Amino acid sequence: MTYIAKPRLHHPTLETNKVGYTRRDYEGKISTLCAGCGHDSISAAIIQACWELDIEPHRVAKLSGIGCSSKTPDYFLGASHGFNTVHGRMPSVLTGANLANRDLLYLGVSGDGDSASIGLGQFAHAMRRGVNMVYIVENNGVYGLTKGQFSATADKGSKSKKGAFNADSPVDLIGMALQLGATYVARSFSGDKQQLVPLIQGAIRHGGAAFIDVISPCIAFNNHEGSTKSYDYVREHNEAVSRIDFITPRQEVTAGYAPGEVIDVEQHDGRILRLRKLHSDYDPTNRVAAMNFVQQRQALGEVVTGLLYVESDASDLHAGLNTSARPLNTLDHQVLCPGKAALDKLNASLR
Ligand SMILES: Cc1ncc(C[n+]2csc(CCOP(=O)(O)OP(=O)(O)O)c2C)c(N)n1
Ligand code: SF4
Ligand SMILES: [Mg+2]
Repeated sequence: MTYIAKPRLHHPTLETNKVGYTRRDYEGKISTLCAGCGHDSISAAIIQACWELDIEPHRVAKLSGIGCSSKTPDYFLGASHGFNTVHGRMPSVLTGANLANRDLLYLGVSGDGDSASIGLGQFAHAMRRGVNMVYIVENNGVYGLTKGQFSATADKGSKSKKGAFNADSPVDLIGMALQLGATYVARSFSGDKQQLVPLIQGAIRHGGAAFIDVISPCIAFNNHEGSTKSYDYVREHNEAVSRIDFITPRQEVTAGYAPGEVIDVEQHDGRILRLRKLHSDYDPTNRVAAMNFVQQRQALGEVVTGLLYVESDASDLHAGLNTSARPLNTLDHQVLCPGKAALDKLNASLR
């Protein structure tokens, strides 16, 4: 499908936002992901969030690693800056870009393999440094792109499509983000746009390290009985892992529910995913309480979603390092390279 280009023409009556763009202007190329993949819903939520917030696309830098999830920046914000980095290395490239130009809005998109397996160290340091960014993990519990191996977020005891049990304890990215000092921490579900769009908008507006863990079902490799991150069970394709072209497109499961409620979302295969929205009296400004709440509910088999923690007066890496207020590419050569005498003076001060 990559050869099919989206038509450039827009209908003249399409609604525009305050900066004069239609929703179409926030789209990217046609997705090449499996029809029904949760990741596509997250792309749609990002498009919606940016359009509604009247963000100028050229003010956004979107960065990703490697994986189906990391391919998605090609499918949204086609007029923004983009950098598809190496597997697990998105956070360090984003950190460098952010330090060079604090005026852009940084959107890091990653997968559970990208961030919790190979990139765990990078994830951790971006959180503890308070890089001003929106960091989204599209969490399906598997390495979708390489055909469904368990990722580090797969729950202990969960079963792979081929029947193997995962004997390892899961990495809890929410727990880590909270423990490491992220100042905006949320979890959502790709099938719940009503919840996800405002969570992304809140993260965009946040002035520090914002992390959103989005449970995003992989319909090709993690949609079977025994999986804790499944929605859809494609019966006719369950043995043919390399024939993903033949997956039957199904409508994604969506959930709309009131705050405070626990709801069971029935999957296409009849299994249930239990979701809990936060209580209306939940205090999202108490880091330790948030950690306890998530752990306690997780032990009961529930997936807690919503805004879990926020620090409204958060500061970021630039504040900690006292860096230049202006993007480096706006400084003249003399300021950037003050010469040997200045370097000698600096070196002497460090001896
Ligand atoms: C250094 C390196 N190691 C391994 C790979 C192979 N590889 C590509 S994507 C991927 C896992 C992707 O999983 P995840 O980040 O969860 O994304 P998903 O496809 O599930 O969205 C792996 C292991 C690679 N590309 N580079
Ligand atoms: S393999 Fe899984 S994660 Fe990758 S596009 Fe298909 S459904 Fe999505
Ligand atoms: Mg994955």
